[in-house]
Amino acid sequence: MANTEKRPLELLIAAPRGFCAGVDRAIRIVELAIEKYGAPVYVRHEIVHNKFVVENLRAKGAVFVETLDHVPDGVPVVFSAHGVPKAVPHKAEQRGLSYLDATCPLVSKVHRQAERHVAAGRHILFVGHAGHPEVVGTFGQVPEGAMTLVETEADAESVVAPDPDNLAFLTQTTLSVDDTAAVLGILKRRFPTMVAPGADDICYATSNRQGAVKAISEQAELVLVIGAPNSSNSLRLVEVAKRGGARAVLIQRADDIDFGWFDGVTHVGISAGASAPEILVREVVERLGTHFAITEREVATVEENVTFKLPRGLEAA
Ligand code: 0CN
Ligand code: SF4
Repeated sequence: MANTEKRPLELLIAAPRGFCAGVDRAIRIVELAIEKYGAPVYVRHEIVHNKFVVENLRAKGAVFVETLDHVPDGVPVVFSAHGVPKAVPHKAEQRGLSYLDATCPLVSKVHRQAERHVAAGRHILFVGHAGHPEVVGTFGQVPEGAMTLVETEADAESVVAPDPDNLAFLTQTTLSVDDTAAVLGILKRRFPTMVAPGADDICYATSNRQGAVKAISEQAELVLVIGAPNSSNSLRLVEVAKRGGARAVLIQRADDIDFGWFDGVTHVGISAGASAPEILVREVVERLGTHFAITEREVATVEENVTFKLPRGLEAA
């Protein structure tokens, strides 16, 4: 019996982790749209960046497409949590499509700030990652040329502003808190008159999940982050864990676990990105339990109680 005995492994489970209020709302919008209009309901882009969520909704009657061109006439379409350029609802209106906007209210807030800066004649420096749908959506709120992307500290040092005394900055919601502070530090030094909102636009869920991962990475040799490779906030959690001194890997679900990772490991941290459902966390914990004598300890850094209202017309569905 002795050599088949499982070796102990302590799991430090980050809290908060997983679904945020914006993801919860976006998924709910798709579900309610299917209830209200019947299947199929089209969704432009993955509603949130998680395959498991997308597959579940697909099974209920959602059809995921990347552009409105793939939405047939007469069928409702939902815009993803990451937001869309203004041209997208305009086009939907031109085609007479009914649409539901599942853009997270915290992303919409950045959109409105962008509009306000442009109306006030300011050029915007936008801190974010090129090509990410949220960045594409936010750039699409303002006329071409009104916003310049700053991705790195090097970009912040070299960016050329059209009118350096008439600037404002905005950021993507899912950035690294520490990296963004460094980038903004450079921008503020170079452009001291730049209009700055109270803080960056990194959302509560992003910063809280990073704070919790920082705490577990100080106590664990290995951190598993459950999330998708195209999920910005999940990728940032892996970076934070590495900076905290742990080895860290992004996994989509339990099947991705390589038991070779655990040699010499006694403490494993676990977290999940804002788009990763708790069921995948439980699946990972259970899988680890098949190999190790696990004990679970939740490491809670803050409590969250944010919820967002559903769009009008859906609450009653
Ligand atoms: O993973 P997500 O769908 O999106 P990103 O982290 O890539 O932006 O999580 C929801 C976040 C939003 C908006
Ligand atoms: Fe909204 Fe933040 Fe969640 Fe994105 S991660 S959906 S911005 S609350």
